[in-house]
Amino acid sequence: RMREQTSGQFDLLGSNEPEVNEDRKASVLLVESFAPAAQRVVQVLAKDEDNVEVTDSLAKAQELAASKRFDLIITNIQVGGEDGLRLCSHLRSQEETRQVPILLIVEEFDMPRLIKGLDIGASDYLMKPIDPNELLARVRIQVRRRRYQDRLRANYERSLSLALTDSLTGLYNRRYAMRHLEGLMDRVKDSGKALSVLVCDLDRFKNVNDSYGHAAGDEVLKQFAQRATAAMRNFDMVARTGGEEFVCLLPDTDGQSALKVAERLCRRVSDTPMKVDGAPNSELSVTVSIGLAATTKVIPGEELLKIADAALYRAKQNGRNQVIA
Ligand code: GH3
Ligand code: MG
Ligand code: MG
Ligand code: MG
Repeated sequence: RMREQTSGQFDLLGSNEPEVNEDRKASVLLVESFAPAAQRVVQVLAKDEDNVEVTDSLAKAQELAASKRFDLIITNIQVGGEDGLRLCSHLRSQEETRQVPILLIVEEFDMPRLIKGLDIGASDYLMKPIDPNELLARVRIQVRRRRYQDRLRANYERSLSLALTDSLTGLYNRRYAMRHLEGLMDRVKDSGKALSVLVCDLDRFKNVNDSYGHAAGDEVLKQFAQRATAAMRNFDMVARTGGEEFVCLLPDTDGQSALKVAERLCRRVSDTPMKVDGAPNSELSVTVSIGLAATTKVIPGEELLKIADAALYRAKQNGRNQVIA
């Protein structure tokens, strides 16, 4: 579920996190071509105040199911002249609708097709004539199960994002960066193209905290994360690997090109002060030192980072606010 783009946040994070609200009314799609039958189902479900949308065509049902997220789809096994089971198999074949519960409405003589329907993924069924209490009960069961699964998935995705990302900046963390780096080494082996890494460390960052407080320091870290991400291509990765230390991984990039990227980042940080509450005029001049290492040979990721770290050390020694390769 992670996007190709690795420099920013992946889609499990932050505002895109799935909200699971147990209390909201269920939204139900009813696929039924016989209007009086549809009306009866709508009336029964009104008791639970479910939102029910009705359609009498399979094509329309597929379209609606793809564009909206229903808690449940109820379909007659026969929709006009069309086979309701085709809708079932379609819904199960599409990523967006694979998980949606399907309740089949069948007549007694439909038994063989009902079995086939359950086989291709219908969740439950109702026999005509429909008993209102049974309808309500089966709808409630499916909706509850659906929400339970949503909650499990949301929890899983949240713990995944916590394990791999830094909550202050939204960037990937060291653990994820190291894993990604090993993957990029495989790419070096396969393609023979260079891989470059940058280790970035904010200059005199302790002073920021000491002079303006920890919140100001946090703000600087967030803004640096944004500038670094913006300075990279979307297949580069920026990770926060320590307190005020960041690593950028640049696949298919030789040392010379990486140097340009690093110098651009260094300049973009020093040229424009950051907006930080608590600093004089709410502006803070920040600089960064960057160590660069590149390789066309497969070496352990840790080793490549060590080389970049040594270059960073020299950049600090040499007066900071600069890149050393
Ligand atoms: P240098 O130029 O040599 O890198 O100096 P420096 O002050 O940046 O380096 P030093 O390693 O001495 O200090 C890093 C400081 O970063 C110390 C610590 O308080 C601060 N820091 C680490 N993590 C965080 C954080 O998450 N938020 C804030 N606000 N500060 C942090
Ligand atoms: Mg440091
Ligand atoms: Mg330091
Ligand atoms: Mg520092």
